Amino acid sequence: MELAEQKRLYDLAKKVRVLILNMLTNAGSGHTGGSLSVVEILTYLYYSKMKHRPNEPTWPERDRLVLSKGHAAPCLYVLLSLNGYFPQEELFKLRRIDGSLQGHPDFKRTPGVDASTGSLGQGLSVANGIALGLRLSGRDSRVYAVLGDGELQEGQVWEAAMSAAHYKLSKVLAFVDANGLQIDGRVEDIMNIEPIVDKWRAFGWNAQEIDGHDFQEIDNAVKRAQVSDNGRPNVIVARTTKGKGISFMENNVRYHGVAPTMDELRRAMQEIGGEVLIEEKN
Ligand SMILES: Cc1ncc(C[n+]2csc(CCOP(=O)(O)OP(=O)(O)O)c2C)c(N)n1
Repeated sequence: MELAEQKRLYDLAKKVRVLILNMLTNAGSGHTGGSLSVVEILTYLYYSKMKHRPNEPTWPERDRLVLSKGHAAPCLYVLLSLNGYFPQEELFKLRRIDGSLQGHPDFKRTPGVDASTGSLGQGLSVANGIALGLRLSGRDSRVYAVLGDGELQEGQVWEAAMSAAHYKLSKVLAFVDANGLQIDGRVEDIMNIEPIVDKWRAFGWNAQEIDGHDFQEIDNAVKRAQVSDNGRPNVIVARTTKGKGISFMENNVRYHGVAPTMDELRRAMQEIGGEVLIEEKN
């Protein structure tokens, strides 16, 4: 990847973080840590990889994305709005009952969302179904699925892993956002899922392990996945940091499902050189 492209993506990732933190503070609730850990993966997909048309969200030839860890919706919404699926003002109506941006992705309400998610464990099955449908209709689109590492504790993930291999769904590319934390502690302590890479390989997948905040590594891994045309589905285990980018949120499980206060937003913006975009909250 050219240096200029890397710089463009890092600048975008910063912008994405600024908007995530502002929109969450404005909403007063939502999932901060896991939205920040997945920023580079989703920024890369929406800006550098996926075939999609923001002015035609249901374009049949588009690549699909299933955000299986649906609680990271704020990151997805920011990328959809920056790409032009809907105006940026919508971001500041997050989690309102009458708004289009619910706490978890809803494909009936939000342009650009391909699958409703939030109930963990189900997204890879949905991605498989989409991939089988695309195969039947003779389309060449790819299906990306993004899972959490805590989410891998759900048995359904492994049923889906088996069926993707069985049906040779080589158009499916899954990312595991392996930030090491789940809702209330370390994945390792609650229900260890390591060795993750070996498990995927044993289930018949091509598996790679990368630094999930490094665009060059993400790009190399995705390109390798797309040329490894051995009929197997691909997974990229992306080692990430929950709360990435904001010192007091990094690796801090307290920020799993809590929005920043106004004061925390100010401190965060100071740290990353971003702007507070919302009015003072009472
Ligand atoms: C089936 C199901 N059980 C419980 C939850 C509540 N929940 C939301 S996020 C979360 C933790 C997920 O951990 P992980 O997949 O590691 O996500 P990340 O750390 O990336 O936010 C849980 C248990 C849920 N959304 N769905």
